[in-house]
Amino acid sequence: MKDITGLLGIQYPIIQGAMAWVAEYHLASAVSEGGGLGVIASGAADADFLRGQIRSLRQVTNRPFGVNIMMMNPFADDLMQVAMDEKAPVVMTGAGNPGKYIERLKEAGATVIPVIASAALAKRMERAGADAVVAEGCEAGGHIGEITTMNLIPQVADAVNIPVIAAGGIADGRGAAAAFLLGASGLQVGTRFLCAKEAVVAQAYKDRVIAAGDTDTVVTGRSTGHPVRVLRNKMTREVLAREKANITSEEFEELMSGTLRKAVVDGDTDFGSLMAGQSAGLVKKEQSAAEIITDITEGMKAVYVSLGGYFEGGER
Ligand code: TUI
Repeated sequence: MKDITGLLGIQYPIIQGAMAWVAEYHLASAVSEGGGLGVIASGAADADFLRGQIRSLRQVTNRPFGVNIMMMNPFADDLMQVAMDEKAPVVMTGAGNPGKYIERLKEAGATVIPVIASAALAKRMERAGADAVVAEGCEAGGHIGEITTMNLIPQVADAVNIPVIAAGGIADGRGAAAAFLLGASGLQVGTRFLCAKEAVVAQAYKDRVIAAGDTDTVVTGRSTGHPVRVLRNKMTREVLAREKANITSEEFEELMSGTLRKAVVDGDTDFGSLMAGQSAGLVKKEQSAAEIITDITEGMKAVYVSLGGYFEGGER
């Protein structure tokens, strides 16, 4: 197993998923203070937003943190420049190929960790100089690839020599232990941190995640090539019906525009995009980020102890 805590200067191998609108400096600083890696999401935001978030985070913690830049963001160039100017210790990316930025980010001193959803892109990222990859299975919330975490992690781990961080469907110690058994050196958790006390998210959205069961997520946007996993609601019923009726990409974009803000800021659980992973069914209550980290690490330890019993013929 490769050492992710040493690479990132953190206590526990737990990285907070970058959730647009949700993962602001309040949540990111709480995760970093709890011994994991907090990550500021920039989503569709601009350079001024990211600069402000980095500076605010630094007022409340001296711990390492990451910023995530979504490659579909039209301001991606400017956001990369802000990450370098502000000397963000870790730069992560999602929803695309950040290859052209990696050399410059490395020169600026950043640890670079692209989020990928295939072994092929993981290999390209390693060749381009990435320090690690997050391999995100399609159980995750938000924009997803095609492969499940169970299958993606071992195949990415076989394909590259850099550390692999598992994501998608991990919300407790059992999932965390499984990630390591599949060949990961760390894990990224999104959905459970959405329900952290420090996450500034409309209570109605958190309550829907906490109430969700195993089959309560659906994937919108498959017809347009941009699949996004969200909790089922009135909006998804309408969108999925219109996708079946061959809606155009433009009509789809118009229908979805502003819906994530509606969920996170306005708490509109009927017509907002309640992005969440399949692990929503495992999230039972609102807890502090530090409590979530302790629960995951203690749960992992319990799995390890029970496996030890199995191999050593002890009690199980
Ligand atoms: O990026 C994510 N999750 C996200 S981004 C996001 S913001 C958004 N909002 C509305 C609609 C669409 C996006 C919400 N959730 N996760 C990381 C991730 N990256 N998952 C999958 C990928 C991915 C997919 C294809 C990465 C690269 C890729 O292909 C790149 C290429 O060019 O080969």
